[in-house]
Amino acid sequence: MGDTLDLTRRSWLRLAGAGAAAAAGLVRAPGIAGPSTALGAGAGHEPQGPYTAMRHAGHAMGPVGRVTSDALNPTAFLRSWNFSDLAPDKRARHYTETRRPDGSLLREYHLAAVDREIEIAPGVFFPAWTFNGQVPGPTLRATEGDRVRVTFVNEGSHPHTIHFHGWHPPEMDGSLPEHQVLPGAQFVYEFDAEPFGLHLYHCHALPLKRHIHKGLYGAFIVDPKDPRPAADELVMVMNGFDTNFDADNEVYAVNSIANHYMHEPIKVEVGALVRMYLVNVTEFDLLNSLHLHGMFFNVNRTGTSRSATETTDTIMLCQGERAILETRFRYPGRFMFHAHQSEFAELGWMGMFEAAGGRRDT
Ligand SMILES: [Cu+2]
Repeated sequence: MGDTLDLTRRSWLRLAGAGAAAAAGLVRAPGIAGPSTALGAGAGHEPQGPYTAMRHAGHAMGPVGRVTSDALNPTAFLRSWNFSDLAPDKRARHYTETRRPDGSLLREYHLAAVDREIEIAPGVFFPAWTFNGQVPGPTLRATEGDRVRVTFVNEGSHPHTIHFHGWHPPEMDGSLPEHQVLPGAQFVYEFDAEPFGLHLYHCHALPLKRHIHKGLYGAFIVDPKDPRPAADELVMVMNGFDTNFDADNEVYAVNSIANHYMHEPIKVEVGALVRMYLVNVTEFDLLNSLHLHGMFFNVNRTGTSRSATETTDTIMLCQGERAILETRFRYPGRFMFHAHQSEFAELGWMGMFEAAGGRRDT
C-alpha cells in the first residue's frame, strides 16, 4: 500500500488503518503501550457527537476518533491557570503566592522542561519537549505589579530557556546563548508583571523554530489592577505539529489535540460574558486565524487596553500574536469555530461551542 503513496499533508490524515500511517512514520512502534492503529475506522474508537454525522455522510475531514491518552485534557486546560487544575497539595509544589506589604503578590512557580511523547490525534504521537509534561505549558496568571519568580529546571535532553513577553531586564530575557539552561541545570527568572495584557512565554534556544515547535510555550496573562468584568474565561492556544519533520505541519489544533472540541464542545451559558484568551504559536505558517459561527466578538489585541478595538467574526494572528475576544452567546445550541484557513480546519483545527441555559438578555 505504501509503495506508490504520495503522502501529502492534505491526504495522509484521511488514510485508514495502520499501514499507511506507519509508512509515514506516525504511529507508535509495536510493543509500546498504546494504540497501534492510527487513523480512520480501524482505530477502534467510535467518534461521538456532531462529528459522527459528518463522518457517516462520507465527508469526514482530518483525524477521526478520540485520543486515548489522558496526559493533556484540553477541556480542563481551557479554564486552568496557576495550576488551579491540581489538588492543593500537588499545586503547592508548582505554585505559591505570598502577599507583599504593598498588597501585591509574590507569585512563585516551578517549571521543568521534560521530554515527553504526546498524542495529538488518534494514534498520532509527537515527540514533544514540554513544560511540566504538557503542551501548551501551564498558563501563568498574575496581576499588574505582582512579582513573578519562576524557578526553571531543565530535565530535558537539550539546552532550553524561558523567554517571557513583557517588561523585564535583559538578564531575564532567556534569549542569548549565555542564557541557555543546560540539561540538569536551573535558572530563576524574576520580574514584575507588566504591562497588563495577554502575553506568552516560550523557549528561546536555537534553532528557535524547533524549540518552540516541539512544545515549549504557554500563555502568560497579566490582569489589570482594576480587574476586567467577571466572565467565563477560556485559554485557547492555536498550535500545529510537524509530525514528519519536513518543516510543515500535518496536524493543527487549539490546545494541541486535533478536533478535541468537536468531540467535547466547550460549554458556555447563553447571555453570559465569555472571554477568550487567544494565542497563536503555530510554527511554519505565517498566519493562523479563528472564525466563530453565528455571532460577532469584540477584539482587544494583546489585551493591553481596556476597550475593544474591533468587532468581527474572524481574527487573524501572526505567530506570537495574541488577542482577547469577548462575546455573549445569544442563542442556545452548537456553534462551530475553526481556522478560516480551510486546510488548517481540515487537519484538526475545528471545534464547537455549546450554549445552553441562562437567559436571553442581550
Ligand atoms: Cu528549548
